[in-house]
Amino acid sequence: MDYSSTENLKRMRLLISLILIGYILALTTGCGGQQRPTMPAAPTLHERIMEANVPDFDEDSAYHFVDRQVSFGPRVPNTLTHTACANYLEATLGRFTPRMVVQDARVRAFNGTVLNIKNIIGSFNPENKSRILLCAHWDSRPFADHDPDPANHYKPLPGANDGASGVGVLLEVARQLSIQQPSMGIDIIFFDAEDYGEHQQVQGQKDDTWALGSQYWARNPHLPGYRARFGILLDMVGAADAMFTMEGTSMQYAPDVMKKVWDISEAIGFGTYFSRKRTNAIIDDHLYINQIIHIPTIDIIHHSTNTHTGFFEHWHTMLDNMNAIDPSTLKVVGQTVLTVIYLEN
Ligand code: AHN
Ligand code: ZN
Repeated sequence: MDYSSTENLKRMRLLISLILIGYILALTTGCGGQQRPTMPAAPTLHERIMEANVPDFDEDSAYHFVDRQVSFGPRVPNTLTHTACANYLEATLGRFTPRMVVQDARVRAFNGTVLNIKNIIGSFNPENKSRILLCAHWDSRPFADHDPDPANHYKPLPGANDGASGVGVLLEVARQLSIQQPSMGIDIIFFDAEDYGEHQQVQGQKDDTWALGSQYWARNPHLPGYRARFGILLDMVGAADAMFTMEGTSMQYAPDVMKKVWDISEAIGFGTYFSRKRTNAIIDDHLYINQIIHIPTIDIIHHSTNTHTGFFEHWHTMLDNMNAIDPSTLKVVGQTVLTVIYLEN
């Protein structure tokens, strides 16, 4: 009698415990009559792009910004036309943001010439710690050392695609940023003296003769302790039927950024311009941004399979003029960069 009542009590306790556990499980997992609440599926890239309300990049406006730079004449450091264009770029970027810094510096070129250079920097949402760096070089090369005519090998070239195209795209990006504020902080840098590298006839004798402006900035950023989540460099982004490949330096230092940008360009319908083919590493401004200040930075740069240099047809020739610029290519690159900016948060 005694024995069996203790046993009943134990059974009762067990039963109550089981019911309680079942009840708690039902509450916490949402089963038992009700439909299990399903996690909303992560939005696809297309859905995120639709929701982001990305502004429309105006390629005619970008083309105008390229044309204005080229109209000054060659932008070779230590020349009057270089100074005139610097003033134009500072005033024009300054129309789209009041936060301007112009870095004045002296750097030594491969041939010993001391170059007076200006890195021109405009910032958007300066208080935001989450930043994207966008850059291009604004100087043009002093020597057309790849021109078919040797008489031009020491003449300065127009630099419409090689220089002005990237800056033109970024000026139009800046104009869009001034109309519709993005959630990220953005810094746009126009680097000087990218293209004063060793002449073809002496090439390979000295290291680090290219990208002198970005080397200077990476060692002396415009703000102490400057950081950005990632960087995008634009170089030669205006020629008709350009192809942008997965360039080696970008893939070495910033493969995730590369994938993000290429995926976005494909999603907005520009996959034919952005090839997944991997190509040789290039020395350009992004190399020093990666190596010196350690901001993962890619180069969107035209790669050609038809030329022995791997660069576009008129690279470092007198024919790198406005005829080499196609607004459709400016659009492809500009719309991709804008989409990257407005998707990031
Ligand atoms: C070299 O030829 C080593 N680098 C080319 C970088 C460049 C020149 N980009 C534009 N012009
Ligand atoms: Zn060049």
